[in-house]
Amino acid sequence: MKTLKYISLLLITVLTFSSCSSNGDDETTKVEENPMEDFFLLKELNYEGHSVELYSENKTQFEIGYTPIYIRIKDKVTENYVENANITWKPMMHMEAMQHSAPSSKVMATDDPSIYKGYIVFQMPGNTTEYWDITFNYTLNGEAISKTERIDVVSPSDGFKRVNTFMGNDDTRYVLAYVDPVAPEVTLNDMTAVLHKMETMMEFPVVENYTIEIDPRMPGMGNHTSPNNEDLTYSTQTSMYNGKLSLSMTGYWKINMKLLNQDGEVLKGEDVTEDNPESSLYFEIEF
Ligand SMILES: [Cu+2]
Repeated sequence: MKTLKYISLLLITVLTFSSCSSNGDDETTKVEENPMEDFFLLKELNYEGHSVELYSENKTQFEIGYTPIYIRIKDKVTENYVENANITWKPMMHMEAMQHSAPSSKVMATDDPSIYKGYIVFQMPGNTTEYWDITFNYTLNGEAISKTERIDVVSPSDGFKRVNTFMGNDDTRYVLAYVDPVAPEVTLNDMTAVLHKMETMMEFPVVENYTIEIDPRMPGMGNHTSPNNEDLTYSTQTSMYNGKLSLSMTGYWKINMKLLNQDGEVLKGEDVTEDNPESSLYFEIEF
């Protein structure tokens, strides 16, 4: 019985193939450019009639810290990628004692209207008993859809600090995450960071018009610094903080920071001095 089924399946396959090749002369091979070719598929969520694809530009898994995510929704019936999907999302960490969300941006279409992009700042990794999920809301063929999917969030393999979650002197909890440079060089690098505050367990709005002072140091080389660094200031265009990070040589750097509010009051971080080699607020890089 089983063999018969198998043979008939094989026969169908052969027939399909031969019928394809018979009119092969009329068809030109369609080489479709895949705009996500150089990206990593982090996760593919399969549903009836459609799928949701989550991509990263340079990571193979979800890591703590600033995480840009590219999204495509495939209509399995038409084989098309969906435009105007009005995507919103909500990350959630399910901890043993409580649940909390994370800083996240809006999800916007990129230059390609079928490719959407946003970011999430995961503050902590999941473990065996605590995990993250993301709820996606979108519209497909006029229908409102909501799906929640569990994801694995891990610590980066290099163990470096690229996200700081801390209480400021104003009794507000902040999340400060490293964005750029992704590939640091021995030069004056454009540096970017994102700053959110934890208004509630679920709401993490962007903090505007603060200042992030930076003091990069090489602890392995007498804690020397570098010239011409520029503190990070807020950009209303990108809702991020931009400055200049001077790296005078390759190796391990600790980017010491101080967070100042609009009145110039220090909310977190200390000056690096002879007696104090590092700030309590910092990022780490090595290149
Ligand atoms: Cu948590």
